Amino acid sequence: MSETLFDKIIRREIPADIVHEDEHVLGFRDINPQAPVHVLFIPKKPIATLNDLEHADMLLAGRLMKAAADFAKREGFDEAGYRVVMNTNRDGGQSVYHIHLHLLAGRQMTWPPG
Ligand code: DGP
Repeated sequence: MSETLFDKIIRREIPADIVHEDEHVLGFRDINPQAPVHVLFIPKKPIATLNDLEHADMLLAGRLMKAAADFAKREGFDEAGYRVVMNTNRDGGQSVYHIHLHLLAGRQMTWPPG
């Protein structure tokens, strides 16, 4: 797959407000926040969309969720709650083709989402 700006964030070529990093996952604040807390958790391995996730990536997908849940606990909004979203392709509203888990928190979410 072709490079996205998230690869540049991983390599620190574009600045980002990084809140989490481990061997496999990077978490950083979204540049266009849709809630008081809006963090993106991405795998360091580039995978374009959820459709491209392979069996061997299953643990990696879980790592994104675990990093988000650990961040919620660390920041103290785990009990109040939050939402995680992975937009996929055109109808899902995906704009960056390197999978990312949106973590949104700090306000009441509505359903259905827009
Ligand atoms: P999506 O639309 O689901 O593909 O989400 C992509 C998100 O990426 C969007 O909410 C805005 C965010 N984003 C785009 N460019 C940058 C950037 O350069 N820095 C940061 N921190 N976030 C970005």
